[in-house]
Amino acid sequence: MFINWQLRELNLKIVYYGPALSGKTTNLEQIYAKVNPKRRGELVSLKTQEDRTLYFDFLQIELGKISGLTPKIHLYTVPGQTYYEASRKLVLRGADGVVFVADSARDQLRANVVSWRNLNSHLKSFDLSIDDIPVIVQFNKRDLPNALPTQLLQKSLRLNGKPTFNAVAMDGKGVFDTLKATIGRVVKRVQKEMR
Ligand SMILES: Nc1nc2c(ncn2[C@@H]2O[C@H](COP(=O)(O)OP(=O)(O)O)[C@@H](O)[C@H]2O)c(=O)[nH]1
Ligand SMILES: [Mg+2]
Repeated sequence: MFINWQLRELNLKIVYYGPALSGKTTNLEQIYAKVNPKRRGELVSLKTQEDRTLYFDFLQIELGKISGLTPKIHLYTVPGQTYYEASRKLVLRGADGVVFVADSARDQLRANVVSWRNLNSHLKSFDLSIDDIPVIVQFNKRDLPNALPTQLLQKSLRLNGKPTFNAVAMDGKGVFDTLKATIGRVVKRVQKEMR
């Protein structure tokens, strides 16, 4: 969180985390396509041709005023590939909230678990736990005919009651439900801290 008192802006950072190809960039593309252009910046993607995310994607959206401040939400994605450890940590630093995009594909159970553990250990390295900041879990690719049962995902990730949303990000389904819930929790937490 960063408040620019001169511009009366409340800057918040939300990071889309998860295994490679789970649909993080697709979430941002859908948000970009549907938010009024007056209320968003450009979608900035740093990527190469051979894999879709080299470093991160970035999108800024603006909301109506909260306590006299204009919230600017900065959305980032992390690269999912295991070898981008340092990039992931850098992008995650300072996050006010996290959307964990899980891949419902049959063969991605282990990749989800590894990425979830990875998120936990990075937060730990910032002296945070998964319960200290809002973490919302999105079960994406629910359209796949052999999608992993959500109960199995819940159990494997040991979510213990963390809020979850089903999504088909490709079709925009569940994308805004996830975002709204995340922003709602982030703003609530920030308001509590400002009091
Ligand atoms: N079947 C299916 N595919 C999806 C869905 N969302 C994204 N994808 C596809 O999954 C692939 C990886 O998506 P991308 O957003 O680049 O993943 P990222 O690596 O997490 O950023 C792309 O081919 C997307 O079109 C979905 O809801 N269902
Ligand atoms: Mg990506």
